[in-house]
Amino acid sequence: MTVQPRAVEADHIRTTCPYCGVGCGILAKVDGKGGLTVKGDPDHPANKGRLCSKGSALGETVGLEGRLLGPRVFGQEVSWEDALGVVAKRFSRVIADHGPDAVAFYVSGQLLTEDYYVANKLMKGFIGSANIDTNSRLCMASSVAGHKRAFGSDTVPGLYEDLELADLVVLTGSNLAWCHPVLYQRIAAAKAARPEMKIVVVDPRRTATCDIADLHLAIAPGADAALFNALLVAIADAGAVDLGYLSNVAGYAEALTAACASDPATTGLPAADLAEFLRLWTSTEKVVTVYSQGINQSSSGSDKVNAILNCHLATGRIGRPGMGPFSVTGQPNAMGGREVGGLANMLACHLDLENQAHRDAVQGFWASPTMAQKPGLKAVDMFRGVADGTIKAIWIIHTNPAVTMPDADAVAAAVKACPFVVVSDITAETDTARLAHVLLPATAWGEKDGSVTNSDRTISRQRSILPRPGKARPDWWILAQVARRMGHGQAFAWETEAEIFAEYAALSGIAGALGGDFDISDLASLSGADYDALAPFTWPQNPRQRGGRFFGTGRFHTPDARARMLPITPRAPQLLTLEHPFRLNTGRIRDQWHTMTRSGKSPRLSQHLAEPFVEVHPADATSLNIRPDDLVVLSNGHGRCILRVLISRNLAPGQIFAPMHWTAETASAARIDTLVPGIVDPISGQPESKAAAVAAALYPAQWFGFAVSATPLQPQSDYWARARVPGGWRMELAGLHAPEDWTAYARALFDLAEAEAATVIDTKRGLARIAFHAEGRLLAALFAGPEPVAVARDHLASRLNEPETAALAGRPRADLPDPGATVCACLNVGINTIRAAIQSGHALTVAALGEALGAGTSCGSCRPELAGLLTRFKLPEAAE
Ligand SMILES: Nc1nc2c(c(=O)[nH]1)N[C@H]1C(S)=C(S)[C@@H](COP(=O)(O)OP(=O)(O)OC[C@H]3O[C@@H](n4cnc5c(=O)[nH]c(N)nc54)[C@H](O)[C@@H]3O)O[C@H]1N2
Ligand SMILES: Nc1nc2c(c(=O)[nH]1)N[C@H]1C(S)=C(S)[C@@H](COP(=O)(O)OP(=O)(O)OC[C@H]3O[C@@H](n4cnc5c(=O)[nH]c(N)nc54)[C@H](O)[C@@H]3O)O[C@H]1N2
Ligand code: SF4
Ligand SMILES: [Mo]
Repeated sequence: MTVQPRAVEADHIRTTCPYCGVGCGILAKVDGKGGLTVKGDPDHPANKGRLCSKGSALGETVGLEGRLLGPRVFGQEVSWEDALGVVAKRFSRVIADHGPDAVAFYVSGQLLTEDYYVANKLMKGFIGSANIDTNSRLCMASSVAGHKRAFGSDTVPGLYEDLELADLVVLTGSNLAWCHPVLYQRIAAAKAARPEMKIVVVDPRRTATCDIADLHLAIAPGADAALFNALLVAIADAGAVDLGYLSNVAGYAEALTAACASDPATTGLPAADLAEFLRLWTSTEKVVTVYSQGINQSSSGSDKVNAILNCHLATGRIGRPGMGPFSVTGQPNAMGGREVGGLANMLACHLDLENQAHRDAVQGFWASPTMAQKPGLKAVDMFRGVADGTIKAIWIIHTNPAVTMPDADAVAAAVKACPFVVVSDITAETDTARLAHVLLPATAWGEKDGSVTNSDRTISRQRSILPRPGKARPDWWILAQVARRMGHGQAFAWETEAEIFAEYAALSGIAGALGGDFDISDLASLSGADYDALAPFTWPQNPRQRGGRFFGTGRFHTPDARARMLPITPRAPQLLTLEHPFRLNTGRIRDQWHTMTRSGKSPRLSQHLAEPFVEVHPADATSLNIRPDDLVVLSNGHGRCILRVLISRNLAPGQIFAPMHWTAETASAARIDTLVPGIVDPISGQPESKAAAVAAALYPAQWFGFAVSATPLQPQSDYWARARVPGGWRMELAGLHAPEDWTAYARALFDLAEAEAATVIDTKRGLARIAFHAEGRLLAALFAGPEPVAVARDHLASRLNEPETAALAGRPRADLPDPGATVCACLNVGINTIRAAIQSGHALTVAALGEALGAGTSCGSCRPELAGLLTRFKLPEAAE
């Protein structure tokens, strides 16, 4: 075990970023104003000092605005004693009346390992049901299933440094530049140092990640299994099979036969591009195939994963420096959740719920009275169980399923109708929290202690820096208190996170003795002080193995210790129909995290893309009669959304893309999962979040508006979407019927009955500009008209709370520059500033822009966009 001081110079506490699975180390310092300053930890192996835009903005998200600060039962604030008593009593009663399978926990890959361990122990070992599942079902389940089928265990074999050591990195179904930015920067830096290193991106969409790609394969949605089957055939044809390694692998012949039968044409790729990919992969020994949600979130996700693993097994390119398949995890503790048995079909420490010996071992260790004997309900089925009344009490912890589950309207309706719903969250008002009978306030990142595991099996400490606000308590504490009140005092008697971690490490020793790979038993007797000083380390960590890679020598966790190659027959996603002719792809944007309860608090992060949107190809826009900046209605039998159009050539005609981040809190109709059906992979139960069939049409808005306000707005129109700006809010508006009295509308929107108004209203043309002032300062402004409003949005927002006379001009005075929409969120550099620098001729490379403006020099996440702007704005060469 390695230790390091928890604090470094000048009171910087070492902790870990709470966002993505890269798991960057952070140095955080209290700023004395209720916030934090953060910087990258140069000693952390994942990031070596780097941070992305989200990590850098963490200090802006720890304020108490919107926080849930006390327990609430049926809307009334109560004591912890009362709240815990109600939860314990109601759960115990349902279990007594209807059996253990009538209750469920729906938890999260963002829980700390200690929280996760306690939730899992309570449900599987003491309630005696396995009805605990996690949002990782929507995220990593297909990867888990694929690993278990191939390796006999859910083991990610490689390390981050393999991405730098590889000669070919294939990124499939991963927008690494936006979703794992620091890993992307590590690869970009490796390629800059070794330009001969090749990068291939496989994604139906052209993304920011393609910026460093030598080849972008715009694959047909869902066709990855056909691509990797074609690769397996090419491996055989090129003589690239590693016959020695194959003695550790079963199923090669069957896998190859199936691969030969599948049709590479279904990938939709140009023959030359496909051939180039096959040539690169077969001829490069050091190859890493990185994959993420474009693979996992599919009705054939497990098969896609095994099609990838087949290629690495056939060539023996696994578990050695610079090679291997690499499933990147999404949430900060998605990997920890897999280790601790968060899924309904797993036990702690990679042990199997369906294996009698494993069940017995865990039951013995826990001295548990009643052990779950069969897998519980997976997420989609769990909420179906809630809907049909088989689940009568559910506890939702650290996740927002009313927004992020497929068929989100049906999920919200089921939760609403459930007789007893408990939600543990840090945010008072979320779409899910609003449905709870009991709301329990958790401590947030920065206030709590525990550990997380990142994508390359590195376990790091999150440490508390800020005091616990109000009555907020750690998630593990809340769970353990309820367990005690359900009669399990002895098994849930921990006083500290360190005690939980030590118990978990001890159990992993038993798992190790049963042949498991997740064994960190070196830490089984760690003390509180050891835990406090625990330095990041990579598992395993036991007398047999400390860190390193797996499977290089080909010993697997199957009964005969051989890996399995699987015969894969590709399956296409749900068919499109005449009625629903568009393929809806969904995913993430650079500066927001999921349902924005934390990242949405940061004005800096909210500026990059401030409104829910749908990317549509120009040909489709033309045929739908949609112009730039129009609104589009997406619909199918499940739901309906209204989104701003972004006309772009990043996708092929017939495909559209919309982000997953907007909720009923932030927009009128942009919960994208209302459109995603609950179609799941038959093996993993993971939903197909990236291939819904939808109809698209112009939203026939009669008026459009844009507003800024120093106080929260009271939205009252068919379409609205809001975001933070420094000192207030901004909002886009639209509707089918224009208000008759614009001033009255604006007063209601801003809740400003009395304030002094300046108005410019042209009734004939339907134009209105209204600004409200108090003591000469701008309080709020509304611009509206029959066309999408052209106003310098960031400029207007920057005038809020400022001495103001000319807000109604809508743009800066001629002598003041308008920086335009933010491109670099870290240094706050706008698009107009960048354009001016490019067109001045003095900054013609990304590096020069960095030197001139600072843009792109902090986290680097905007560098792909800077490169795009350089191409867009460079003046044509002067004619000779
Ligand atoms: N900024 C930001 N970063 C995040 C998160 C966030 O909310 N915001 N969330 C974190 C979490 S939990 C996760 S799981 C990760 C997800 O990280 P990623 O998986 O990289 O992100 P996504 O945008 O969901 O999807 C990745 C890509 O899959 C592509 N895709 C869709 N269908 C297919 C297909 O059939 N085949 C292939 N090959 N590609 C396809 C999409 O076009 C998209 O570009 O991000 C993590 N990081
Ligand atoms: N269409 C579509 N849907 C998707 C996806 C997609 O790509 N497309 N991706 C899926 C994936 S990969 C994922 S991971 C999920 C993510 O989806 P969710 O997990 O539902 O989204 P979050 O916004 O991260 O929800 C976290 C909640 O926990 C709260 N919280 C924050 N900190 C704490 C804490 O310390 N304790 C507690 N108790 N609560 C806290 C937050 O306020 C928030 O309400 O979405 C899935 N849904
Ligand atoms: S890449 Fe960004 S979001 Fe991910 S862990 Fe690092 S700083 Fe956090
Ligand atoms: Mo995820």
